Amino acid sequence: MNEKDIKVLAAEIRLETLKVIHSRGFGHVGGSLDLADLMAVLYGEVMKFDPKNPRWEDRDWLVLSKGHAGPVAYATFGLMGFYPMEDAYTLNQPGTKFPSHTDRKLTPGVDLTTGSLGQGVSTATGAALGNKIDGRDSTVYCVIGDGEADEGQVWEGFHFAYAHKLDNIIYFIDNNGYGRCLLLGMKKTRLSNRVFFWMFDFVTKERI
Ligand SMILES: Cc1ncc(C[n+]2csc(CCOP(=O)(O)OP(=O)(O)O)c2C)c(N)n1
Repeated sequence: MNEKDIKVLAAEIRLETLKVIHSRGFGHVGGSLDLADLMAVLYGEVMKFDPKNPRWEDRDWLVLSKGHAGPVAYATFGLMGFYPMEDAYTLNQPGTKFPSHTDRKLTPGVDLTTGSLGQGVSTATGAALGNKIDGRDSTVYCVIGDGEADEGQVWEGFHFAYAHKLDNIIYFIDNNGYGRCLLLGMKKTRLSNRVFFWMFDFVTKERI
């Protein structure tokens, strides 16, 4: 996709994210919308995946460790053809396959279950190690909230990745400044840029 197509895709993701949340009437609007550009770049250009075979072994993985951003994933996967978009307009209804927090057992395209902040970093890092051991040509993209980055488990995950020299996982910190532990989150995020520069891409809206 060229840059214009990616911008159009990002706009479609924003619109569908709002429609998904509107179907329930409430949800994490800001924490979902702010990932639209990243999702458009990843799914429009960077990642390899097969909507007809969501568990394709050599796919790239997406782990929204800030699992409350489920609606933006559902909008993206619907637009990519994993399921009819309308299916996702059942967000959080009884019997839905689209809970507000991402669940790998329910939704095609969701690679790992998340929602308890911090845990997605550990499971994503474990998945990257597993893919490496299995010799798969696959990258794990893990999205972390800046507030979430205050969870100790996040830093344990980074140390684990470093210890195992994992070069098949990329962590994004969504530095929107709206985490409930803003101060600590911002400080640690800046620190991470220096300490973990070998594995980080520091994402801001401007840079996307
Ligand atoms: C372990 C844990 N504690 C608390 C929550 C409740 N919670 C959901 S979203 C959120 C704020 C997260 O902030 P941030 O990671 O910056 O995400 P964003 O602002 O980008 O949505 C909290 C505290 C949770 N999901 N998990």
